[in-house]
Amino acid sequence: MIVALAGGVGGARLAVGLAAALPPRQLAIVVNTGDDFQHLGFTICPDLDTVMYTLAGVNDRIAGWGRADESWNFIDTLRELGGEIWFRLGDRDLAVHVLRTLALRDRVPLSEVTRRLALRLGVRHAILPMSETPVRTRVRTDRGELSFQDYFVRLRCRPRVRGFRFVGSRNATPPAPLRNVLRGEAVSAVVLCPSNPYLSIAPILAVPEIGAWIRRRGFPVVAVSPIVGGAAVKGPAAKLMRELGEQPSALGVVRHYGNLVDGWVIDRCDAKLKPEIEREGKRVLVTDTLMTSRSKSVRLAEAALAHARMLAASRG
Ligand code: FO1
Repeated sequence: MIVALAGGVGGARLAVGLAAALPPRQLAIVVNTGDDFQHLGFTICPDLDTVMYTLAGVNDRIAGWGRADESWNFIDTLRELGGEIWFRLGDRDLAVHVLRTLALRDRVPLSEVTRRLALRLGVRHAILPMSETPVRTRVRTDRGELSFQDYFVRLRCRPRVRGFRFVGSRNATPPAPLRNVLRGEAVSAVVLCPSNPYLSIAPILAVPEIGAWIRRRGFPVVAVSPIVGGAAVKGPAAKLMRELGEQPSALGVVRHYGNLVDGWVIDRCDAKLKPEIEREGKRVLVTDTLMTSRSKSVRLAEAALAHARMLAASRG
């Protein structure tokens, strides 16, 4: 079984490739819920929705979040009536927030709500929230501590970041299907998707049972660099690395993760960094990591899985 850790857009795109390469019983996609928040009375789970919509093929490919073929009557009317419109909810997207909020109010676990919604959208692979209980990313900035969506959407990642807190992570509980995976022996590798190391992957690793499991692992961890040519493919990862004193490069990401990761997949444009990354004791695969189409996502997923198999074989 392969366990993939995923956050926003980059995670969702590689999840599509992994889901094409592996049958449902051989893949668990663990998704960040640190971005989740209460808004207009709804519980909103952006990364769960981005992964779900992208696996279902109904995601807005331009924005990277929300649904394709969207209409905006709700948010336009909300604006007319004086409601908060900084976080844009499309009419189709709204149905997910309504159903999730109702189900959570009826004490349905988040993982079960996600399973039911994904099934309705035709997604057969398991999309597992990292925790059934709330974990909220708080961003410490030069303008004080901000909630994630305040920082990310309302302030467009402009404040300078000093650090993060993942409130609720200490007693976060992975969903039962994920706990079974963590306690089983069937995992052959973990894949860190090219998601933001601080905002998407770190919250998942902050869930104690997940962090401890990956550190004592008996299987290889392969990561696809979210930084290509010194920049993030999408989002604030490179800006955050600069603000936190890390080098915004594929090598900087390798050093950020340290001994958590055994093998790296970096983009062709970073091929010159391969020897330096190997000097960090990592096995490096250089390939095209820009997932600009479904077939490129599949090729990248297959390359990452092959890299993991090579690492598993060389562990003896
Ligand atoms: N991101 C924005 O930059 N602006 C928005 O108005 C916005 C709305 C939105 C609605 C639903 C949803 O699932 C995601 C949405 N996002 C929006 C993206 C969201 O902030 C990010 O996807 C994650 O939180 C970070 O990956």
